[in-house]
Parts: sequence; C-alpha cells; structure tokens
Amino acid sequence: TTPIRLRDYRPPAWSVEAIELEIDLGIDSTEVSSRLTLRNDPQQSTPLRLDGEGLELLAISLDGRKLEAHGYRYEQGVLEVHGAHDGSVLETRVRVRPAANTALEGLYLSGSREHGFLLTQCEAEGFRHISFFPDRPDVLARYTVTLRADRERFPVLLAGGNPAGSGDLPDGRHWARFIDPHPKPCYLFALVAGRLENIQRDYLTTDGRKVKLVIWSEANVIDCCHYALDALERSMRWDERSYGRSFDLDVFHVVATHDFNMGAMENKGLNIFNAKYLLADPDTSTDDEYRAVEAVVAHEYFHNWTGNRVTCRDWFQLSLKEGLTVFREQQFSADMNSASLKRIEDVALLRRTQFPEDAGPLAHPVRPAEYREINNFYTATVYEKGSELVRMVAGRLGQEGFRRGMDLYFERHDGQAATIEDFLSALGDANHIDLAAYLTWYSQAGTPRLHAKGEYDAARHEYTLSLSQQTRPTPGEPDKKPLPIPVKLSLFGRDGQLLPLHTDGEAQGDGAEKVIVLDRATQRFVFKQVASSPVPSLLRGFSAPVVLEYNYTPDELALLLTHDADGFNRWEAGQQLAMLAFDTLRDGDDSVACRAWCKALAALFEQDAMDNALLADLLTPPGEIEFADRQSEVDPARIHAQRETMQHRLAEQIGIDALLARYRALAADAGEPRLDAGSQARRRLKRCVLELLALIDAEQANTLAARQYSTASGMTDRLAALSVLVRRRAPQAASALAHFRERYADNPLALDKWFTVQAQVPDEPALAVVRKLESDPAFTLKNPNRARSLLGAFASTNPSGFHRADGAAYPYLAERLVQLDALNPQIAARLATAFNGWQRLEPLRRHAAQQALESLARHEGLSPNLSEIVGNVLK
Ligand code: B3K
Ligand code: ZN
Repeated sequence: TTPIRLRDYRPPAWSVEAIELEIDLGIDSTEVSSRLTLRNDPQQSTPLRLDGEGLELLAISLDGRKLEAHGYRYEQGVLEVHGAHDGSVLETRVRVRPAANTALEGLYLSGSREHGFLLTQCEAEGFRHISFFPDRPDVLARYTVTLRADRERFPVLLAGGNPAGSGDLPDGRHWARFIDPHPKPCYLFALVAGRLENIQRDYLTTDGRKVKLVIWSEANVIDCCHYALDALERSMRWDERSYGRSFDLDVFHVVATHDFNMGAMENKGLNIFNAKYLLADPDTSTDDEYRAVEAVVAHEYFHNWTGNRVTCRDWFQLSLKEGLTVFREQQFSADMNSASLKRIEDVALLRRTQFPEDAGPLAHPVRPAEYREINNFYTATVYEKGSELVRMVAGRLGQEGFRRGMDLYFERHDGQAATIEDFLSALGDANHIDLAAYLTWYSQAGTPRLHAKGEYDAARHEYTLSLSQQTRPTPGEPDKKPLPIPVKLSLFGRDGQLLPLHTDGEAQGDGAEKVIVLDRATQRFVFKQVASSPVPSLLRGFSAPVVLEYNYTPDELALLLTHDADGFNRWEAGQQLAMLAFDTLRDGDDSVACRAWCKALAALFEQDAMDNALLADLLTPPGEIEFADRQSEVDPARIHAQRETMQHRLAEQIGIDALLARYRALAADAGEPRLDAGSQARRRLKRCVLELLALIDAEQANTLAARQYSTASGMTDRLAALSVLVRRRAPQAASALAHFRERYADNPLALDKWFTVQAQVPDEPALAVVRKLESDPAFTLKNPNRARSLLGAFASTNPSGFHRADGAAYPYLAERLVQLDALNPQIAARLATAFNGWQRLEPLRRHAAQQALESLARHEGLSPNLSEIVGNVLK
C-alpha cells in the first residue's frame, strides 16, 4: 500500500448534508438503509466515491431511480456512482454481520450471542464497515437514525443525538429514532442495542439546559457505575467553570462494554467505554483505577468541545483533539486531586511510553506527515507529547491568555473541521503573539536534549546559564531544527534557600521562579545580584518535554530533593539523583550518588510532615524502561538487578525497624476502604514500605503480605499484597493466587489483574508462567482486555521477563501476534510495539529479536496494521 500524505490533502469533492439511517438490527445479520443528501464542490469534477468495507450491497438508487449495474461500481472498498450532481439523493441498503466481526470495528457483538448486546466503534474508519459514506472527518452531516429490532432481545435502543420518537412494530419488534442537531463526522456516529440497565440523574447546565445523564451497563455491574456518574457531573461543571463550555444535547448516554479495543470513545451524545474505565467498586478496583475512571470519563466528556464541536480536518490533525483533550483532562484531574501527584504521574507516563517511542524506529512527529494505517497513530506521541505541547503554549500565554485564545478558537471554528495551524493562530491572535515557532514541535519527531551549564562570577555576583539544544536524527529526519524550549527555573542557595531572580528582562515570571525561552541552538542567560554560587532548579514542573543534561553533583540534587517546596520538583530531583546513582553503581561498588540518594530519602522518611503519597513516589526510583532509555546497549536483566540493588540499599538505609514500624502504623487503619486522598495515600505508602521490607526481610514481609492479602477490605491492599507475594516468589503466593482466581471467577476486570500480576513476575520464570496461564479456561485472545492483561503486560511492562537472555520470548510473542492478527488487527499491531527498542539490546537478544521480527514480517497475509508496525520497527 502507498502511504497517505498530509501534503496531498484536498477538500472533499463530495460531501453529505444530511444522512438518514434505518437499521434493522440482528446479531447475525443487520440491514442498514441509508439516504444521503449530497453536495458537490463545483471546483472539482471527480465522480462520486464513497467508502465501504465488506458491505453486502442489497439495493442502490440515485434520485429515486434504482441503479443498473453499469450505473455504479463497488470494488476494493470504494463505491463509485455515476450521474450524481449537487443535491442528489443516494439510497443504499446493505447487510453486515455483527457476530462475525472479531476486529471490533464497525458494528459488533459484545458478550455472548444469548445475552450480549450490539454496539459500534467508528473512529477512525469504522463507519465504512456499516454503510457507504465519505469516511473522512471533514465531511460533517446531520444524522437522523432509526433503529428497529426485536423488543425481547433488544429492549434498549440507543443512538447519538436527541430522542425523536419510539414505538411498537408488528411481530414483537419496536423502533426508536434519534436526531442529532449538530453536524458531525461519521467517526462520531454510534448505536447500542440490547438488554442493559441504567442509572441516571438530571443535570442543569449553567446556560439553563436540562440534560439527562444516563449510564448503561449489563445488569450485574450497574451498581458499579455510580462513581462514573459523579465523575461525569464533576467534569461537566468543571468545563463550564474553566472553559465556559456546556453540554449541547438533551441527553448524554454512557455505555460500558467488556469488549473494546481501547479505553473509551467520545461518540456524540453516546460515549462508549471499556468497562475497565467506567466500572468502579472497592472490591474490584484499585485506587489508581478509580483515578483512571475519573480521568477517562472527563477526557471523553471534554471531547464534546475539543473533538466534536470542533473536529479535525484530517487524521494528521489527530493531536488537535487528542493532545488538547489530554491536557484538559490533566488540568481537571489536577484540580480534583493533588496537582503535584498528577504531574508526577503524567511525566512518569510520558517517560515510560513516549520517550522510548520517540527514541526508536517508530518515532513520528505529533503531527505525522504520512501514515498507512491511521489506527496505528493513536500513540503516546500524539496523546501525551501532544498534551505537553499544549501545556507549553498555555504556559506561554498564562491562564487568562490561554482562556482568551480558547474562546477565540471555539468562536472561529465551532462546527468546523480544523487544523493545528488554526489552533495556534486562534491562541496567538487572541493574545497578539505569533506562536508559529511552536509548529516545529508538531512536525519534528524526537526528544530534544537540553544541555545546561552554569557559571558563577563571584566578583560580579553574576550567574550565567548557558543552554543549548540538540535533537538526534529520527527515521526520515536527519536534520533537526531548534525549537522554542521554555525553561522554568529557580536558583537555590547552598543553604537550601530560594534566591530572588534578577535578569535583563528576557524572562517571564516574578520573584524566585521565572521562565526563560531557549529558541536557538544555544543561548546564554545572565542573572544578576546572585549572592553566592547557586544550585539551579531547571525545567520546573517539567516545563518542556525534553531530556535535561546538567552536571549536577549528588549533593546538589540531594539539596533540591530536600528543600524544594514543590512536590513535583522534589520528585524530579530525586529521580535525577536516582539516575546518577544508577549510572555510577557497579555491582558491589560503593557509589557516592547512591549513598546520597538513600540518605536523603531516609531522612525524608523520618519527617512527620511528609505527605504519604508524595513520600511513596519519592521512594520509587525510575522504572526499568526509563533506565534502559539512557543506555546505548541494553541488558534488561542487569537493569532489573541493579535497580533492585538500589532499592535494597535504600531499604537498608531506612532500616528494618523503621520500615516495620511504619508498616504497622499504616496498616492499623484498616476497616472499610475509604477513597479520600488521605486513605489512598496511606495505602500507596503501605505498599511501597512492604516492597522495601521484602528486599531485606523476606520472611517477615511475606508473612505481613499474606496477612494483608487475607484481611484486605479493598482491591488496592489485596492486589498490593498479592503482587509482593508473587514477585518475591513467596511460599504463600500459590494459595493466595488460587484464592483470588476462585473469588473473582465471574469478574473479568478482577481476573485481568490476576493474569497481569503473574505476567509481571521478573526474569526468566515469566515466560513459563505466561505459557501456563494461556491454558487457563478464562484466557482468550478474542477479548482485548484479556489479551492485554497477559500478553501486553508481559511484553510491554516486564522488560526482564520478556527480554530473557535466550531470546525465547520473541518467537513466542511473534506466534501469538499472528494468531491475534487474524482476529483483531488493531490489538495485534498495538502489542507488536513491544518490540520497539530491539536495536539497542545487547547483541544476543538483539539477534534473537531480529530473527523473530523478520520471520513475522515474512508471514503471509498479515493485516496492514500489523505489517506497518513490524515493517517500521525493523527499519
Ligand atoms: N478517540 C478515541 C480513540 C479512538 C481510537 C481508534 N483506534 C478515544 C479517545 O482518545 O478519547
Ligand atoms: Zn481522546
């Protein structure tokens, strides 16, 4: 296949003003009748071409006349119709087969034939699996949707938009109609039909609209939807308050399914969620999962303005909606919970997922220039780095300026399909600033390295900071341009006091924190009246998505870790110190950096005033993937061992007695699991303390973990205990696992965790564990959550297990990818990204990975999705 290129974009020759759909639903066979009112761009004289994949065409007519065979052609996913003109009406009737749809794209069945329900997934290009249409986001149409089905089997019929009638039909059938007054691209179309329960609530928008909020799920889990309903209401209020945006339909539906390719989908007025991100209950969900539910509910809701009311002109602009919506969700979650914990979580995620992506063969710009399979571009780069770009621009404009810019963006582009240029222009125009320089961030891949060097002139009391930037080549982009890099900074005296900042006016901000912008390859910034040689705190709040290179001494980082008042910056100093410790620690060697890291943390551990959750984050060194990202030749087993050595030393430094005492104090507060921040923080620290204890007193830790497992009142404590037992290969692990397996036999979300916790057992044993789990009757490749919970967790989150020294896990994964690809190409392609980074493995593993990949690439009949990833990763 030839790639699709951004520079080839042309406005559509044919668009659709209105679409009327009449859908006769059935599990094996569904018939879709569509009536399109067409518009033709007089500048373009191409024939009418509509997308359609795998549709069985039953009838076709143009302007009321049935088309003869010579009047149209349907081949290779395109229906070409002759004789259409501006204002023509095209009617088609097609058959699709939901129960046979294992790719979960288009119309498909969730659950069993007897009890399951029908639903759709259209983004990015699923609508063409349902009906003929110009399947591109810049064709916005008005939708009228009529659903018909057997009332017994499908009592609930839902589509996006406002309800516009329902009633009975002969033969036990019924119908329901929905009209969406807001023109939308077809990727936002959705329907749901089946036996579902609901909970609901009335909501009054600030502009006086009464909206019914309804959450739907299968009956057995409807009680787990209350938290999501609350989160939805909080999101709606927040968007009204923070952006002046309120909801625009009479009803907002949210539906949970266990069969979903991704997290959730923002279909207009009918959001559909992977149950993992909607259901929440203390017995099944961890604290992290509660926060994830809140975040994803908010994310999908915020899309109503950033994505739906203003959509994307083409899929290259995907980050226009995704990066911006991730950013809005991050702001919301920071407001609802702790801002510094949220920032820590997001930066850690960026480093664990996006940095490796940007450093390997799959690197691509936030706005890619070309793609073959768009579903492969829902990446950490488009989402998380995209959000960081919005954050930089928002920081540049300040809170009010950003709001002014967003207001202008909505005013100009409401009801349109926009571009990233449109976005930056609106933000810039509203503030009389030219933001065009930030476009380079969107078009250039790779993580920039920011090199910083400080010099103190004691005679003149001047501190000069020299900054330079460099981005390494990425595939297809040998030469990199300098980017605008906002560096938020403070200076600390050697006594830990913040120093006031005086510059020549080239910096924004006041007092002790300022933002300087490096927008050339190198630049110098001079600070005056600096009383003594300072320790710079750079890139505060992670003000730009770059890798900072500054030659800190361990003492300097320990000083920042101890004295910075801001939780995020403190954590960041600790992470950098841990990196330094890692780099200088050789087996058995004594490392100054490692001692400094342990000492500083042990001191913080003693402080009563430390926040429990922040302390837990501080005590957690960067993950194995982050350590690997810094090495030119990666040995995952060594990284695992060396990271554990660091944790071991930390545990020793704190001491068994202190750890035990803290564990007991934290465990004393059991009882009903409460969700407030303080209780969550205690559980988080408790887990961390138990993990440290396990490194220096296995027996005692195992006993405590076993007790915690059996007495836990909620999933957070239960899973933490199980994880310690499994990872440490405790004698008590087997019975706890058996107990968990039985207790949650009918709870798929809990069972997923049971698979995952075992797939994450470190080192050599992991592969055998995973293979054995495949024969558990609950394992299936057909369910994406289950496939991810075992294979995804193993390949993408267990580096020492997946990258075993003999390379045996590579052909194993390749074999599963082939099987999975035949069922669900999107999931296969996503799991295949676990091979990213293989070029930097040490030679033995590298060779084995290459062989597995090459034989996978030679396999006949791979989907375009999987072959694109395998092809790119091999480059
Ligand atoms: N927009 C959807 C993702 C669709 C993925 C298609 N392969 C979820 C979200 O970002 O909100
Ligand atoms: Zn999104």
